[in-house]
Amino acid sequence: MPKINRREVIATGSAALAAYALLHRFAQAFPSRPGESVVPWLDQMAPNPVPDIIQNQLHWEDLDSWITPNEKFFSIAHFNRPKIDAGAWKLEIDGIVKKPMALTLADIKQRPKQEVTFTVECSGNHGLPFFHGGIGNARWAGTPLAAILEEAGIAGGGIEVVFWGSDVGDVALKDMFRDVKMHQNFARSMSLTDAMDPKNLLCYEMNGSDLPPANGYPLRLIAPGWYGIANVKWLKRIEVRGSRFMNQFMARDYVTIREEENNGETVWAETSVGRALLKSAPARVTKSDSGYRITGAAWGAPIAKVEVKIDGGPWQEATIDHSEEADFAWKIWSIDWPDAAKGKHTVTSRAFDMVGNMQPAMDDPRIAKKHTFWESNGQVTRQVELS
Ligand SMILES: Nc1nc2c(c(=O)[nH]1)N[C@H]1C(S)=C(S)[C@@H](COP(=O)(O)O)O[C@H]1N2
Ligand SMILES: [Mo]
Repeated sequence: MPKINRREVIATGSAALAAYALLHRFAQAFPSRPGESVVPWLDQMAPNPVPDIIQNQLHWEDLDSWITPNEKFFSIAHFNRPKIDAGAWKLEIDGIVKKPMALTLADIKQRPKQEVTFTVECSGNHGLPFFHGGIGNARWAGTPLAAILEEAGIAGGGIEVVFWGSDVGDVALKDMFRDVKMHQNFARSMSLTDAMDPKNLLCYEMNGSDLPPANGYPLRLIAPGWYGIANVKWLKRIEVRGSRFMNQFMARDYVTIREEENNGETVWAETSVGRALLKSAPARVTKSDSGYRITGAAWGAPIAKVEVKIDGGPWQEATIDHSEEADFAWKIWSIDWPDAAKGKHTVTSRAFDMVGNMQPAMDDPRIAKKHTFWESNGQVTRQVELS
């Protein structure tokens, strides 16, 4: 915190005062306490067996700001991690459109700018023992996608919008009837209605800087409210099609298989991962002169409240930090733990949304009858030892 005395403030005027107020606001924007230290969790992630795909995971104990700095933001790349020369790059918009377009980065930056603070979570997060840190919160800026699609003009029959990345990989399909080896660009699609959501951005800025190479430079889709997979990076082409798009990342991976009940019958449902789900997790236990405190995050839906359970005790309501918040960003919560006893403990959190839904327990059928690791929004339990 810079020290500014009254005379300096008067001398330099209201701009400095505004800057000071802003700094002060950011400094207050996380429920941390002076001189506190972090007690590391006993349960730590397993070593990452896919270091090319998953990088820079969030260390929950390090969470001390609402915004995740770019250099601490996780990244996922299923194929290669392309290094793109923005000067030679163009975004193509084509398919079933009246006016195909090719836009340079300068063209895109000249269009109206819109920002959103959005917490991106990989739908695989917490689904695998080596993957608990696939989440981060950033302020994304770009231009609305809808206006560009409107300008291109959807021609008759267009129902699906495919977002093609510049990254390429090999995909093999082999069973009794098929033996196909494909070389294809990463892609995900959305229905035309979903794509036209005014919140979707063709994004070139992350926390005020150019997108980092790992996070999609020069341009990515930002689809607030959707799981990470929908937010296609390194965009190359946006294509409007007349039928549903069923590639690897729509219809084979990123498919949740779940046993559901319908009139007493079991229905095996296979659904494509889409919108984010209600979730929370304890982030860190801290110790200061005034005792222990648990801090965490909640996201995936408008959050009404968060409750915390220590060992087999009662659920207690946490305090949600309102100093920095946005519709699609995680909420930071905290709860003091005054009567903390020495020894090992478990800490579990559960979030509630505005319409009364609760984050499912691990034995809830939505989690227990799910046979794939995606969409693992069950309650997270961490272990800690106090000395
Ligand atoms: N082109 C492309 N876009 C992609 C991916 C990818 O492999 N290629 N991975 C997706 C997945 S699975 C996630 S979780 C998010 C992660 O965004 P980040 O890497 O910026 O954190 O990017 C998505 N966009
Ligand atoms: Mo993901």
